[in-house]
Amino acid sequence: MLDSIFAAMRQSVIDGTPDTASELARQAIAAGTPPLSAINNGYVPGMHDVGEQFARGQMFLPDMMASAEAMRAAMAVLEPELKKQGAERPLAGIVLLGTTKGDIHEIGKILVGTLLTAHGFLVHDLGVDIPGETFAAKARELRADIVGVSALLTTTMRNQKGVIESLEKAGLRSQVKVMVGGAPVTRRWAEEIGADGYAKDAMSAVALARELMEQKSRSLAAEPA
Ligand code: HCB
Repeated sequence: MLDSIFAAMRQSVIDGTPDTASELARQAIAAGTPPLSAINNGYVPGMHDVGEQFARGQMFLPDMMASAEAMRAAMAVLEPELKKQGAERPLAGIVLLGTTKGDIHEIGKILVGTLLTAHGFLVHDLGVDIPGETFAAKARELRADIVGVSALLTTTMRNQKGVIESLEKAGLRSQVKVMVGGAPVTRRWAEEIGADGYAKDAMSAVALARELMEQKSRSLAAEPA
């Protein structure tokens, strides 16, 4: 039964049908299906199929845009359910999120922000196509603990390094942890550019953010009084 709902969710993303995608999300909530399970087992696999079909030339840009609309419609139903859990938790940390300059992919970043919120983090999402300097200025204003930088294109990955350089230039690097993610990003790349961590998906981003907060409090405790 669940498998057939997940298959229908996946198909709604492939077909790019927002009404069906959101209706299936509502049905899943009514049936008590955990929202994260619907996202991870239904909608996200649909996005992966779309990416593969696009790469093989079997889908085109307008199809990919319609699929993104379907995914966003489902998330609009599921996000409030996920976020409800965060309201009852103590503040876990302040996270600033954004997609790098030149890149307009946002679905994965929004999902990361939703799960961080659900786990008690205060999240500020800068949006897409964000220059390094804007990350640094907002990190200072918010006194962010963590900056999360998303990049989905091999051509925009290098701008993650630019964000780290902007934080260094602003004198903020020792106070702000940086985590990176996005489909082409790897742990190795994160190490190469001097990020503090890499997360392959939204749940790993929550675990990483918690670990980075622990690292921050350990280094604060070690500072001379
Ligand atoms: Co886009 N696109 N796209 N696209 N797109 C990709 C990314 C390709 C891989 C498709 C392909 O060729 N197979 C490809 C990139 C190739 C490459 O560089 N290696 C590609 C291309 C080429 C392009 C254009 C250049 C196409 C064109 O114009 N000819 C163009 C670029 C526009 C631009 O950014 N300047 C483009 C445009 C689009 C849209 C607008 C149609 C649409 C985005 C809509 C939107 O976001 N509002 C789109 C989409 C939807 C995709 C695919 C199909 C899905 C992306 C997605 O939402 N995945 C994608 C194929 C793919 O990635 N497999 C394809 C689902 C989410 C949940 O996964 O990986 O984004 P995620 O996020 C995860 C994870 O990475 C991690 O957690 C998230 C949640 O689990 N994470 C973080 C992400 N960020 C993190 C930050 C952290 O700090 C920590 C963890």
